[in-house]
Amino acid sequence: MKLTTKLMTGVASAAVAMTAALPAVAAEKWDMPMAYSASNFHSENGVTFAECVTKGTQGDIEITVHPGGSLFAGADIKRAIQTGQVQIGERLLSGHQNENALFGFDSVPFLAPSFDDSANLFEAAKPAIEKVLDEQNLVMLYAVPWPPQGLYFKKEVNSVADMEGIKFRSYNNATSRLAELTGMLPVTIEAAEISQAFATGVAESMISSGATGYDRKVWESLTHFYEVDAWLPYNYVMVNKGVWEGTSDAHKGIITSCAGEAQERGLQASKDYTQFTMDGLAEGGMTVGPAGDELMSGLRSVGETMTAEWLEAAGEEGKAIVDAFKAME
Ligand code: PCA
Repeated sequence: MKLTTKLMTGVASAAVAMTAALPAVAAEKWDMPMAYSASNFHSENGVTFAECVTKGTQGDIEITVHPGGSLFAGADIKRAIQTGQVQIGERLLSGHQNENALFGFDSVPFLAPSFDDSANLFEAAKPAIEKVLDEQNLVMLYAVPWPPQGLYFKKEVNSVADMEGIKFRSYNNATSRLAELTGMLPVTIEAAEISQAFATGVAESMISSGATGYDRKVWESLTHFYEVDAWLPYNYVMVNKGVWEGTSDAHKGIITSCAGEAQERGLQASKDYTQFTMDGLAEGGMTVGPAGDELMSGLRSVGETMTAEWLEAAGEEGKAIVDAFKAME
């Protein structure tokens, strides 16, 4: 045997030995940015989902959650997943309304103001949303609604006229538009930043769930929460399409089943948190209760304008979503 052949044989057998020592599939690490604080129910749900995947795949896919906008700020999470900077993550669906009006289906005022209605509306919108996401290199894994949206202020408010000139924290196009139509001054701020915004007076009001006000301890700055039940916006978890297509069928099955469980668990948590967090706001010293008739009728008329504007912007596909939803009622 010539020396070179001998050497090559040695290299080959070393390679065989190394392969035998490795697991069948190299473990993958997926980073999962989330915009909301670690203590928020969506984030806690995301951590349980990540553990389910890591455990179910026996560590072949290990998902690490990064809550509170710590890896990417909320507004940057979708792009980070689309471009493959991270594999998976969570974002507020209506946060993309500026890209495509369809994403704002869940923030049309008073269209689907209860958990049951919002579940129907989501089912009606899902095929259209999945199509848009697919074109953007994304696959939706699960989605969970926030509790119904109400209005926060640092004074008593009985009518839309009382809202004139207030600095209003918005989180998507619909909330900015609501502010404009009620004479308020919108400023877009991520939930992770709102405690500071309220403490420094950058914002004095917002529309959100009891859950977000509770998470961010807004009673330190604000005084009133009015139940309005304007809409229930969704958070969704998405994965990069290329990453998803590169995942084995067995692992896809495990992830899909963990996602199904997360969707159910998240919905239940959202329902449970509705009263729990409103009680928490009251314990924190806030006045919590339904909005008065005059305020509600003013908001309903603003809602009509916003509904017409959304239908105009979302075109035929938007109308088809609303028609499909109405057919379910
Ligand atoms: N909390 C999120 C979105 C809706 C909600 O209830 C927020 O305020 O950013």
